[in-house]
Amino acid sequence: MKKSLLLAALILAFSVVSFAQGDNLIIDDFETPIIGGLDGTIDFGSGNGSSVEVSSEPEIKYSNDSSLKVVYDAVAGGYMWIARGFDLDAQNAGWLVDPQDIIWDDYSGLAFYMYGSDSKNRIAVDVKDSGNEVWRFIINDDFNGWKEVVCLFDQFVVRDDWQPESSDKNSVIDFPLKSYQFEPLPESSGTLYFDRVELIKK
Ligand SMILES: [Ca+2]
Ligand SMILES: [Ca+2]
Repeated sequence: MKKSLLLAALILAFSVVSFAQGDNLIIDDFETPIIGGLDGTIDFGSGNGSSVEVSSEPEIKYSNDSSLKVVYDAVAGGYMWIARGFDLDAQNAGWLVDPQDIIWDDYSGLAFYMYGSDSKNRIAVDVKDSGNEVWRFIINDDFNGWKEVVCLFDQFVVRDDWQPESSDKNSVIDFPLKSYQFEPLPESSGTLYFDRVELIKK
């Protein structure tokens, strides 16, 4: 009896270990209400004539009960951002995991699920590093429905069009990262959905 219990415990332990290995880390799933403003759960905005609206989407979703819906109109010369993470103006926009608790050396990139509409529009995916330097990876909406989009850290380039005043501008992607953001690029308009953001295990 004791032997079989021990064996069961061992099998369980090994299966937990093997499950953990090669496993991505889910940092966001858009399951909580999407609220703007300083007390909000998402940091978003636009300028120079562009506009963006964000909401929680219960029907078109990839995982669990909801996704993030983004309705955008990016005009020439305009800009926008839709950000989640830490050290943003919105105080409750944090991920499911604190960046300080992540072993960043274990992960090679950021991935998320996007519901495309084959609009051929381009979307910038930015991350802000621990020195407030903003890095960019550009993706294309060239598919229909849900697809996993993978953005490897070594393929991000430092933004040369804009950096926060507090950016260390050292051209090194310093971990832990603090936030990520999406920016549909001008000139384009449409609707996108995002779900389940994760870090890619090396
Ligand atoms: Ca979700
Ligand atoms: Ca840096």
